[in-house]
Amino acid sequence: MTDPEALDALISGALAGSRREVGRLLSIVENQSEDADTIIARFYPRSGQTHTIGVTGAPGSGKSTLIEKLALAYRSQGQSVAIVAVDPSSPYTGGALLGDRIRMPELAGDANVFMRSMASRGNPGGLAQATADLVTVLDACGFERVLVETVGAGQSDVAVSEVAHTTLLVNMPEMGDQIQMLKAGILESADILLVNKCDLSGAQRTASLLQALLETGPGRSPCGTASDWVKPVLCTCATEGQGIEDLVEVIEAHRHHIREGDRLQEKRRRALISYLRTTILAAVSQAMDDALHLPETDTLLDRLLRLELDPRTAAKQLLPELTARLRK
Ligand SMILES: Nc1nc2c(ncn2[C@@H]2O[C@H](COP(=O)(O)OP(=O)(O)O)[C@@H](O)[C@H]2O)c(=O)[nH]1
Ligand SMILES: [Mg+2]
Repeated sequence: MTDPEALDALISGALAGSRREVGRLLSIVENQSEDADTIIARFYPRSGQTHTIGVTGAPGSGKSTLIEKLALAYRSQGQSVAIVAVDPSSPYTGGALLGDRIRMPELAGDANVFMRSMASRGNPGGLAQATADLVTVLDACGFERVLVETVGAGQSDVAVSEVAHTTLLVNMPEMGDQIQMLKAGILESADILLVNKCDLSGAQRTASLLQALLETGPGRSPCGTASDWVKPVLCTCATEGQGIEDLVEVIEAHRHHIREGDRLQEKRRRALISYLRTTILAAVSQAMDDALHLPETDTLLDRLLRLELDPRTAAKQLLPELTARLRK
């Protein structure tokens, strides 16, 4: 544990806008140490202002390139931007801290852009929790737009739409078969569909296919969940910055849309259920790992090996230990 005064200094520094302090706090939060509880308790009450944009899609579809262009567009509007990559293959860095991995030269020197790659970790619940926690901290630190990149299309353990206000699904031309196979949940959770790399042939066909899926297939909005938002299909060429202006406008339209009536409140409630679930899961998972390394577990394992005990009975015998750890 960090000494409380040092932690206080870090928190004040971050809230006052120091990027270095923000970076250090994010590392603490990401590692889920005890200090993370203190940090979240201090930052959560200050959150709720930012607009979080999730960018999901298959690897190589152009998510990072799009995010860079979006970030530049927001910067030209004078907004501060934070970028979080849950996709471990997209190495964003905190600029000054890890200069060798900078992928976004146009943004790297800009003090109003904060970039962060999350370490991938074995525990998917932990990753989801850490993502939500990171967004909470960045939100409280005053970033007006938080862009979150994840590996999408069913490969990610993180449902980015659960932390994002607006979710973009990035496709590319000639993904015909893959698009047919898009899991229902992915189309449903996206608010805006993109066909990136529209400089390549087949973009129009892919866009039509997506449109058809939206109208007839699994992409239809379920009843009662902000279903009056008509999901647009946009074509972009991220490398050339083509279509970015339209994209920014459509994101803005969605931002306004969810702010009408009770929609934002409902969205936040759903997001908070998922935040609670991932937070509890991470705690249970940690307690379980601890319980599995106790000497008593060894005795159980020996009995399992000798076929004197079955795994379900053994698991039940470990449960009291698990709950005791959770109560601590
Ligand atoms: N032709 C073309 N290539 C693109 C476009 N957008 C991105 N790329 C390229 O596609 C590759 C993957 O892009 P990247 O942004 O890293 O994709 P990610 O894995 O989804 O983050 C890179 O070589 C990009 O330069 C585009 O609009 N057109
Ligand atoms: Mg990427």
